[in-house]
Amino acid sequence: MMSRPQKYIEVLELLKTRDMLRNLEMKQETVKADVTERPPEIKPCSTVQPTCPEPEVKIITQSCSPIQTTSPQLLEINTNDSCYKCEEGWEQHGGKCYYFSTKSSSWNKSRTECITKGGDLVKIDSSEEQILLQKKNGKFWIGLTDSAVEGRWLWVDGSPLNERLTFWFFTEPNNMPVQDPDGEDCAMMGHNGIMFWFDYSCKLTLRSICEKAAVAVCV
Ligand SMILES: [Ca+2]
Ligand SMILES: [Ca+2]
Repeated sequence: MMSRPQKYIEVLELLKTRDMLRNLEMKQETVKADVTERPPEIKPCSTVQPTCPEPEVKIITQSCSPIQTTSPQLLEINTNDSCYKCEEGWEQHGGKCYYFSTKSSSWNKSRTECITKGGDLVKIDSSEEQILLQKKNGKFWIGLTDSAVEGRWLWVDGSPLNERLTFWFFTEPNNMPVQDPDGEDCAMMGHNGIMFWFDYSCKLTLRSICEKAAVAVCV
């Protein structure tokens, strides 16, 4: 037989257990409610997600494709020699036209002939241009003279010779008065197969190189 206090304790414990069960049931209900409430919150996101990135992708492809197609076209215009044209008898290089005369004349007469053809005697203002022209074999007048002031070399456009960009043969210019007592006041390139520059008497008759701008046809 159980004593009275013992039975009382047992009843109390039963009551406690029942309260705990109730609490647990209540917690389960709130958890259930949370679980059932959340899916509707997720659903709108999952339905929005597939549609949201689409416009971004479209914008990227639309804005990139015109740039990709225009850039190579611009490069072609800048580098393609076929975009420049020269008259018959002239050679086209890098947007310039060059005429290598077959007849020989004095420097002054050669210059007049170049001007008559719409150009002038060549002005060499880059290493690339010198390398290009020295591929020819012969003696050619170029558009450089010190006839106004001895030792002051000027191009035909009036610009002074850049002393850091000259291609004189190592003994030149020497203004030798051998063939002409006035000395040597006109520049030519090509002597015994050496395509560097030499000062010569302007009265000597040589071939010449004329230069003028090419006509751009790709604008
Ligand atoms: Ca001279
Ligand atoms: Ca000389």
